[in-house]
Amino acid sequence: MDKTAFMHPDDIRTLFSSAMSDMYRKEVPQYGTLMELVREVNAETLAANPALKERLAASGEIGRLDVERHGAIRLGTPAELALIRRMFAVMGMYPVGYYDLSVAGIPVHSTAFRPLTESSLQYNPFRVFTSLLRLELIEDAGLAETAANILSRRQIVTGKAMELIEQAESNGGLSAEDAGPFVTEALETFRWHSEATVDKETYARLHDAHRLIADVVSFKGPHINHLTPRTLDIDAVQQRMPQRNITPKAVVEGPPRRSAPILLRQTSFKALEEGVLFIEEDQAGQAGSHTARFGEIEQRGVALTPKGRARYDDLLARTRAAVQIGPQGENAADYMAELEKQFAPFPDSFDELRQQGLAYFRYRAVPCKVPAGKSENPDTLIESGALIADPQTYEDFLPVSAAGIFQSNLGSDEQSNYDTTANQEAFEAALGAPVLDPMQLYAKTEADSLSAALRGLA
Ligand code: OOG
Ligand code: NI
Repeated sequence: MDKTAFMHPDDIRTLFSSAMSDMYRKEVPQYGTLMELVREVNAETLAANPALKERLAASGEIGRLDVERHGAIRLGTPAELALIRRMFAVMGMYPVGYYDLSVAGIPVHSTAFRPLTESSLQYNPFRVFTSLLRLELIEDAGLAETAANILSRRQIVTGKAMELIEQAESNGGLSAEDAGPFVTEALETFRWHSEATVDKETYARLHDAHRLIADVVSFKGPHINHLTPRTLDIDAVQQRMPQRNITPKAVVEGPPRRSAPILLRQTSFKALEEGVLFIEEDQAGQAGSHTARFGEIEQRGVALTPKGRARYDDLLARTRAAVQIGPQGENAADYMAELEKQFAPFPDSFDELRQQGLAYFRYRAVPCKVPAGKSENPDTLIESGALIADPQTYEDFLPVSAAGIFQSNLGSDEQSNYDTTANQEAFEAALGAPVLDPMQLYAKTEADSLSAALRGLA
């Protein structure tokens, strides 16, 4: 088949993320309210900030401000993870990063399926934070076996979706005629099913072991558990959520507010209690409820180098050691104050971050500004204006933040710290592929852009 006849994976991803957004707004109306609030705050921020508006317009980002940046799912078995990898590959999303959530007492490990290149990320940034349940971390071996049995009976990808995935793999892509049905079928995997696959008693046992286990094991598939638009002012949205009858989690996760934003700041609204029907032998289903689905917002800053990231991890650990957030969100204000205080010594301008090797940049050349006597030294070239360093946006996730989002939506804002039991090897074996190293992607973009810019100035 002629390759040009294929729909670009970036376009398939756009079809998919927009279908997912429509479905989720119908399933979780409060998410639609959050989106409205985000739109309102973004509009106000742009109106108050003409320079920001100009920058976003110049980079073509204004039109896409409202599209979702990410979603999240939780899978039950290694086979499911391998299948989902193949499904996302059709949409140009690949596994980047390994996140061990067991450090926060959550029995999963995760990756993010995301576009790899800057142009694909620009075109449509949608990615999916994907977790795999670790039954080996459940203490009750009998319950783990029950869970494994239940999971072994479900098929999360429809037959038609499977056919189209195989077709895309063997032909190297999907035509526009096939992409539509593929997206429709793929959506089925992530739909909410209010009928549980277990009886009430089994649900209760799973739930007692860990709420997350009940969420993963008791349903027909890995329902999308949140979507996340981008906000230009996360503190404003956090503060205004209650005015719209939305209950935010206690604190914004990640670094504090900064002049030169770093990494990723996130917050979410608490998961809603939803009606569920449990199966019962010889009688109609028994009504109950389940909480799992929520809405989140994010604000992204510059990607940090390993050196910058080590500083970040250290300052965050100090903050968390100094102030413990309680299950009802107690000490939230003290925590935010401590976070500001701890991060005060961390350089807060892009120039300093670059000069100290703490963050990743992308370089471009302005040949008419080459200084007299030419130079190959990036600092000299930057000073003269011949070389411009733009911050690279952090496109990944943060394990401690992710744990905080999980926690809050499992019913408690309480901070928890456990020993690490990371097992990237087992995760990759399940995935059927290695995960890519996010740091390598940023470093390559930086190095490639610098050599191209220097060539442009030579
Ligand atoms: C995933 C929580 C983590 C994020 O943005 O860090 C997450 C989940 O609750 O399944 O979405
Ligand atoms: Ni999220």
